[in-house]
Amino acid sequence: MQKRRFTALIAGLFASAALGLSMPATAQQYKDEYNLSTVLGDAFPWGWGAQRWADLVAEKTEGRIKVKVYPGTSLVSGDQTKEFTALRQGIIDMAVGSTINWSPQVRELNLFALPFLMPDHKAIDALTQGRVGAKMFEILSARDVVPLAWGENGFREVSNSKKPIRTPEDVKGMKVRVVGSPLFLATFNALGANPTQMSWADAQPAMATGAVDGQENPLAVFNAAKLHTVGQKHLTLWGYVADPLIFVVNKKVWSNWTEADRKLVAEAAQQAATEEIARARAGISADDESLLKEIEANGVSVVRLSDAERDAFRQATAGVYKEWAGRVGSDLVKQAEEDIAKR
Ligand code: X2X
Repeated sequence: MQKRRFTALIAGLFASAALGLSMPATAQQYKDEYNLSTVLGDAFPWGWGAQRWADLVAEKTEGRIKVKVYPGTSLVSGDQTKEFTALRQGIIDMAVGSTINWSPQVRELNLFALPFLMPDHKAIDALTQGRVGAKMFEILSARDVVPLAWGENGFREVSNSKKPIRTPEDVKGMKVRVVGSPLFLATFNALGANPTQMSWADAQPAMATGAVDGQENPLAVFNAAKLHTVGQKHLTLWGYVADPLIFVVNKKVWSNWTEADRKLVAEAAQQAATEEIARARAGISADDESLLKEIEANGVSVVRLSDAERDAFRQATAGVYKEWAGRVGSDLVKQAEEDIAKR
């Protein structure tokens, strides 16, 4: 009797172990569909990159993981500075987000918005692909997200409806829409402008009605959003800051996937990000100005600053750089400066 009961117990244990093994490694149910948040849609490199990631994930996982892209940060009613919090809370499963929009919650990400830190694309790469980028990923990993790849929105050039901007004097009193971190308010205040913080969704009507005179965004955004149609006739190439994008997955979502699927999602992110960066940089370099030419053909006058002219803006914002370098973390800023100098 005793022996029989023991045998039954052992048989039961084997049965449940076998049941466990027949499930995916994590024994968790996959969602039918995962949501992926972005600010911009697929007419822009940013949204294109997000859709590319979604497509590659479906393809590589043979449909086990289906992803739907939600542009316009619609999962947080368009309030892009709430995206990171929603991602941590699991309201958002995946995102391709700008460092600017997450910097209110992750102060280190303000690094990329220190005025005139990064002179060119190589400088961005020196940070994102080096120890600074690795440190940022470590910081993000401690905040409920799994960062997988760096993408790019781009160098943010200033435009306005009033007049050509060539000197800090020209910006004085100008109503400029800015986004995200208070660092942007500080920079434009230092220039004597009159900055207002608002979401991208609110920015376009504000330009159309003349509630604001100007804005700052990468050329690819300026062109795809057709900002010349909302009065933005003057564009100055000053390259004061650039915002990288980060491809991430919510940590709980990530841990539900099998190891094999995680690897595929990570590979898909890398590939989509590489292709996205190429798009974000297309047509704005010295040997290929096609995008700039398109913007000019739309009646926008483009001001190209000399080094001395750019330096005047750098000097006017040097105090902001110094103050915010302290907030970002002076060690991280020092590493960034060193790696840019070595690029
Ligand atoms: O709102 C903006 O300016 C945009 C689209 O560039 C970002 O989300 C940072």
